[in-house]
Amino acid sequence: MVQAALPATAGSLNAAQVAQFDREGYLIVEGFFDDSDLDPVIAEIEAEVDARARDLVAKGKLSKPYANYGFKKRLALISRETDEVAKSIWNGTLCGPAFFNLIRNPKLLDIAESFCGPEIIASSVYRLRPKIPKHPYGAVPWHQDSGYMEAYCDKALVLTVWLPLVDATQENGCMWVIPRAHKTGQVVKHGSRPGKPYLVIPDSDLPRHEPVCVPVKKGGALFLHNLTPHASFNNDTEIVRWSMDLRYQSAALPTNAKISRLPGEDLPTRDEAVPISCYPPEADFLVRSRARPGEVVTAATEFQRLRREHKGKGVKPRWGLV
Ligand SMILES: O=C(O)CCC(=O)C(=O)O
Repeated sequence: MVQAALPATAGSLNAAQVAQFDREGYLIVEGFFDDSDLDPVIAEIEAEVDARARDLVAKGKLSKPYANYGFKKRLALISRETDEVAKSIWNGTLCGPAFFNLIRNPKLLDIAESFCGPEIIASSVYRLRPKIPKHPYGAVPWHQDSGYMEAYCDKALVLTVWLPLVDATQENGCMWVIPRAHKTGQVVKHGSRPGKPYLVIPDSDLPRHEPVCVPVKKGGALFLHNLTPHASFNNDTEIVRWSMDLRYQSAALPTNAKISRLPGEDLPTRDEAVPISCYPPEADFLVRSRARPGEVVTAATEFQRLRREHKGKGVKPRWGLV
């Protein structure tokens, strides 16, 4: 499984942008999303935070709902009393219609198609990240996304789209990347630490290139190669650095999406009746296809059902503790 050469242009990306992604392993595109792309997602998050805050108040775990503090500050203030709300939405549990629509945003899919081909799997791994000021979950240590995935996907492009829902700055903990490191084609050894939620590349194994800080304004997008080491550090402001990260891959790779297979695609090998995929614990789905359009998931309710009912197994442990 070897990554195909990148196209000259990709969706709305011009040749220079594709060349930058290819050479550096990352690309920032400011103004990629309109408010109409992001506002429904923010509204869905706000409704969720509101419901959870009111529930905690009713249970006596929170003094007040902090209802009038707005998207940027509300969860920061709630989290001074309890991090229950933040922790519970840190992973892929929110999957409302607006999230689903963002994942299948046609502008994103045009770029994913150019990079990953016309048969596109929306990878199960999408994350909403409320980076709370001074919260220990906030800093994400150096890693390659492939460090979290099954080794059989190491050589393929799994495109990450990282998008802030507020302006992401160095002060509030924007992303950092190590450029050009993806060119080695290697996944560096990652470790994990007891009690810590993230994998980490030990300093001694970090590629030598100088890290680059990549602030991105709301509406912008950061495209990342799965072999590009990246990290984000503390949020030293008073606001929440809200962001999402989405991933796309070719349907020719192993996937747990229940799709028919085209000639030349990987068979959905089964291990204990669980289809393998680049990231088995969560449910992939077919998000764009010309060859099997009837298998594309087009309803948010189906997306929710898939995520709810997916019986995943963990990624095979490939790294020892450091
Ligand atoms: O949003 C962050 O701070 C970290 C994101 C990240 O590590 C990722 O998208 O893989």
